[in-house]
Amino acid sequence: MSGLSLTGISSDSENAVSSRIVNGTQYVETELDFGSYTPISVANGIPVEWTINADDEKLNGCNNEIIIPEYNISVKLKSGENVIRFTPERTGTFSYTCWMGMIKSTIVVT
Ligand SMILES: [Cu+2]
Repeated sequence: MSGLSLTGISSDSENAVSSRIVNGTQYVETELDFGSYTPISVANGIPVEWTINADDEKLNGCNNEIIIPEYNISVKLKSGENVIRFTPERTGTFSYTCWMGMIKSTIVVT
C-alpha cells in the first residue's frame, strides 16, 4: 500500500487567522471554542496584540488557560475579551496549548 497521498490533511498555517498591522502594532482576534484553539499567523519583529474572545458558555476547565512556551506566557482566560501581548523575535511555527497540553494549536511567525 505504498503511494498513499497525504492530500486532504490541512495544515494549521492554512487555517490561521492573520494579523492586521496598524501603526506599528499587529492585531489578531480569535474566538474561543470548546475543544480547539485557532491558529494565528503574525509577522516577525512587530508587537502583537492578540484578543481572544471567550464566550462564557465556551470556557471550561480545559481550555481556560493558555500556555505559549516560546514567549513564556500563560494566560488564565476570563469571560469576554482577553488580550495577550508579545513580540515575535524569530520566524517559525510555535505551538501553544491549554494548561493540560490537550488542546494544541500554533502561532506561525513569518
Ligand atoms: Cu486542556
